[in-house]
Amino acid sequence: MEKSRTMKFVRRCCALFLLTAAGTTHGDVKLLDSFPKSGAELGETVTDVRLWFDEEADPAHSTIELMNSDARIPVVAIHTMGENDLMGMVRGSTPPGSYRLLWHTTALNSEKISSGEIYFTIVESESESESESESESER
Ligand SMILES: [Cu+2]
Repeated sequence: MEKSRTMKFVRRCCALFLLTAAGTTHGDVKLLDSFPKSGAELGETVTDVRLWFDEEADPAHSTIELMNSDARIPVVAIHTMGENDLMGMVRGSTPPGSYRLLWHTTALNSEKISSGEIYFTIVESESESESESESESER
């Protein structure tokens, strides 16, 4: 009696496992591309970030963190643009420096958390201070 119950349980688990495995993925979300790109050197501030994945990511279960040295710059309003992507708005200034972007996400209908990091640099642009004071004096 005890034995057959165990067998039933095992069989049910195997069936579930096979069903899951048939769907090619195991809940791992892989990053395909990003803005800024990993290793990029940008000559301008960043107002939004975007991540492209190999499958549909769930914005409700995703976080994006942006760090400039020890300063954390909020990335808010995470949403998808319908391209297996996540987009977030950078709420704060991004002065020249080294940046680390940390992302956590899950595929739609998955519990498994995938994560990764992107490093990029924002360099001083030669025209930045000039154009800034220009546009300020114009208004
Ligand atoms: Cu968007």
